[in-house]
Amino acid sequence: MMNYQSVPTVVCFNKEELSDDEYKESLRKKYEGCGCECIFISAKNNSGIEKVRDILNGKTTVLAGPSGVGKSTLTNLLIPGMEDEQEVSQTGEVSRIGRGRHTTRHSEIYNVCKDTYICDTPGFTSLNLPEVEKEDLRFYFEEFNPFEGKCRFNGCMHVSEPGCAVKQAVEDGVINYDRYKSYTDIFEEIKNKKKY
Ligand SMILES: Nc1nc2c(ncn2[C@@H]2O[C@H](COP(=O)(O)OP(=O)(O)OP(=O)(O)O)[C@@H](O)[C@H]2O)c(=O)[nH]1
Ligand SMILES: [Mg+2]
Ligand SMILES: [Zn+2]
Repeated sequence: MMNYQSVPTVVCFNKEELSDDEYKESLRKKYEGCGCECIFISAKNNSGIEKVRDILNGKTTVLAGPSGVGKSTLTNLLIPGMEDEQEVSQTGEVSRIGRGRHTTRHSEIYNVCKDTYICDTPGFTSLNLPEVEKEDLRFYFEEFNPFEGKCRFNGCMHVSEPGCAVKQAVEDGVINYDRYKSYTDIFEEIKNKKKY
């Protein structure tokens, strides 16, 4: 979605110390065709933070993601001189209803270093795509691009049409199945929303 709007995007998986190599590999495989770099970090163990600094350097970056993934924890780590002081950005456990005590409630921008800014934002619990038409959704999945125009039908939406090159690529293991499943799930969601 971000790439589609020409916003350079990095997918950052935090809390890597809680994951095994196998799971990390499956995530890497899932997102390798999506057109974004994927990195694995742990704000808790301070691993991968230098990589994050390299990526942020000289840019203004927005941290976006579900509630509780550690956006504010990472922000606090990146702000100079704050290691031993009171936290800049509030962090905390997320309660069962998904809105924890220290959950971030407003977006705030922080200076990391010269010309480098980071914006911590409130986490989301679901993704709302009001402006995306189901006919356009396929263009948001970069890994489908090489197969666009190769299906039997013009304007194939890669869902139930016969002779679909994207579905063939999924069967051949060229397109990640989970990503394709996300596509069809979101496609159905948009379709049903439009109906009512
Ligand atoms: N195990 C582990 N826990 C972490 C890590 N980073 C953050 N946490 C914990 O995850 C919880 C949520 O962290 P936050 O930084 O508040 O998460 P957030 O993404 O800012 O959440 P919202 O503000 O609700 O969007 C806190 O208890 C953190 O201590 C990590 O690398 N590993
Ligand atoms: Mg937060
Ligand atoms: Zn198709």
